[in-house]
Amino acid sequence: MPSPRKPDQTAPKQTSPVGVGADDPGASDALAQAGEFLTTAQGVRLPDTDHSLKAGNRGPTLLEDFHLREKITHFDHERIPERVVHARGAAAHGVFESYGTAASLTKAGFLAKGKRTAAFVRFSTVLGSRGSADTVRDTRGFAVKFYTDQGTFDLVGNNIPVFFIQDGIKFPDIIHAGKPHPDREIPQAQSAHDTFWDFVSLHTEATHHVFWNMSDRGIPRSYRTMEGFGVHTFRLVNAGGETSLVKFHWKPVAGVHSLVWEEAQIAAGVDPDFHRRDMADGIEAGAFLEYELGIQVMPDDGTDSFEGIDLLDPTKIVPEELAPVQLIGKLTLNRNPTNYFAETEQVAFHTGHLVPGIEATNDPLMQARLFSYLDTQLTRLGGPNFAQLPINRPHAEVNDMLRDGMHQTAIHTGLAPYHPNSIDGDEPLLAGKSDGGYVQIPRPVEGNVTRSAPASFEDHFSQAAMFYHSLSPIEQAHIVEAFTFELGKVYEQAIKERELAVLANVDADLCAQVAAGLGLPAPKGKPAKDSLVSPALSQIVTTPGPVAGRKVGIIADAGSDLAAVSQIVKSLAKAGVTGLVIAPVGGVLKAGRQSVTVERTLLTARSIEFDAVIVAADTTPSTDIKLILLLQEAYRHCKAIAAWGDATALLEAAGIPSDGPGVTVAETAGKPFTDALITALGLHRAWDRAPGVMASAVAPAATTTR
Ligand code: HDE
Repeated sequence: MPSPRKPDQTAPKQTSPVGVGADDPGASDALAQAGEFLTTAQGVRLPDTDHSLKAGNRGPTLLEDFHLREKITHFDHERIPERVVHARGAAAHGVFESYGTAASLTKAGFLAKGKRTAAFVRFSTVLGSRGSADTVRDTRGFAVKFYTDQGTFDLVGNNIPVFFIQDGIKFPDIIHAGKPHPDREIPQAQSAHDTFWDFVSLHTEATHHVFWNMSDRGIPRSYRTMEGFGVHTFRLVNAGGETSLVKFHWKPVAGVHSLVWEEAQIAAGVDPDFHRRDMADGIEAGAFLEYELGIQVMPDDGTDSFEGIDLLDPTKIVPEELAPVQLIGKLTLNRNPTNYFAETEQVAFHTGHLVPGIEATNDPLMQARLFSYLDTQLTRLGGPNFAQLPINRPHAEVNDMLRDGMHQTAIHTGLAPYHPNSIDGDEPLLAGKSDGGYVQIPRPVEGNVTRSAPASFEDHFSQAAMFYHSLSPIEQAHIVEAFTFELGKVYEQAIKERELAVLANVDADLCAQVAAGLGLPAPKGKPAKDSLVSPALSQIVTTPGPVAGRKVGIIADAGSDLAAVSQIVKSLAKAGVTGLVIAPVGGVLKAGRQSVTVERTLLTARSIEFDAVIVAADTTPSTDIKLILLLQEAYRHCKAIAAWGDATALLEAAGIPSDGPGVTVAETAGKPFTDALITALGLHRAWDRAPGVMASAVAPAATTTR
């Protein structure tokens, strides 16, 4: 039996408050652990937690072992129901700083100039279970909780600006279709299966969203490089009662970048935690995630439409060229959660968490969401008091008259939780507009009770066509490949044919290429003729963007030019890039007075982790298949590759030409070498390389550009 710990051998006490955003002035009181001894849940100190209480050394366990029963019973109930959708998620704390540029449009206090507000953000996939892989092809959730002085505002958005359905009543249908088949629960976290394509081919309003999913947006490189969208149109109200209609955008400071499909698939197996690890490691290394919040502003003229676009139809965007995104503040994610369950799992977002100055519109998808999010928490968090959980607790004063219920942790005072009352002095008081009360702006509502949609909701293809035509040829090729892959996984021939008929209504050439890949005839459709082009929709950059948060693998061994390796790691660090040394075996590489710590071995390294790969001079030539694979994958995925000195021979052994696009070679690893590498990193990929290296899903054919 272990001897009891002496009082002086104390573990460090947990002092960090739980559930408090970076800038929270009022620290939380929720310390989970106190005292230095292990205790029961009732605070009784325990001498042993490794042996159950038995009748004799080899005898049966006794029912009176209250510690055993409490420990096992609690363990048996550790899980709560995972989210019906968006079960797989990762989160971070941060701070939002307002530029004040929206102050004339909204009275929301957190959008006043210079105001800083604590925030908590949860990113997620939609379809997969809690343990599924991060890099699957899917929409990503981008849910932000602003703990404002006037109450909590949740902006529960996605990384795709449109949705599959125009009316919330269809949400169970699209989700049932996307989830694994009910008989065998296959496939996990994927849309490449019959029921998904059955639904979207029958339900053509999903087409625009499906195009975004099949594009590079469906496989983001990281949360750091992902855009976010509020999707619905919101109504802003200013202090004078004037209103405007807006769409919210999150613009990542690091640029918008994606994985390539093979990389996403490898990552799903090699590192299912790819995105959450990237975010947590980045924050820990001080490479914080940054996003600017922007709004597109449209007049609230009673038509709920702008330039012919129905603002209540969540399958439509407003192209940025028609309504530019005006930046109104910056969000910095700078602190990892202390405890996954307490924070990331228990956070409860709700589209109805609005603050004065921000209001809902009649978008029928938004309206259904206003019901759903409160409702789902009752099951997920076991009752109506989830707002008392530390992560959900508002940072504004709360004085509600909600009482009792499961898991009530507040000890309310007073006798009169009702209004009006004379016993508690008629408190709490009601807040009118001048006291900061949430008073909805009057808006006329009229019409017959009906189950129908406006005629403007009938256009299902023009914006899908606009999206496709706005992309570069390489992005279009990825879409062709994704459709061909996904439909290639469908068993029912009729479903494939029906989806081809949908594609024919978007773009004939695209449809022909996918049909060729499936070995089916291309049907004729009526593609939208003069669809607009919105260059803002393409994510290919031609000038180098920021590189902070990126990772570079440096292949070396004990014989390599270690002085230069150390220097490169330092130069990369200055640019916020992490250089990780990869060697045949672990440990420390030493040569003379130089020593370099090995961060990955050829066994633990895989190309997907790195945005670029360098080979150090004087590294021993090797035919190790793991080394060759690492280089070839990085090359095939159009990542920056570099080598100096005689290391070009290793590149050539892997079939990588020294003069290939995005390949940097030099005699020495001086500043021009690292500068060239950082420029290549800033371009994200050497897309010029793509035609030569990326196996195409279909026979090459001209991609459509307009
Ligand atoms: Fe959600 N959604 N949703 N959704 N949603 C949930 O709420 C729902 C929709 C989104 O990280 C659930 O707390 C309905 C659109 C995100 O915790 C649930 C409808 C958009 C998250 C729910 C929609 C979203 C959710 C599951 C149609 C993009 C994750 C657990 C009316 C703008 C939030 C939960 C987090 C989560 C219902 C449509 C985004 C079941 C009924 C459109 C980012 O309440």
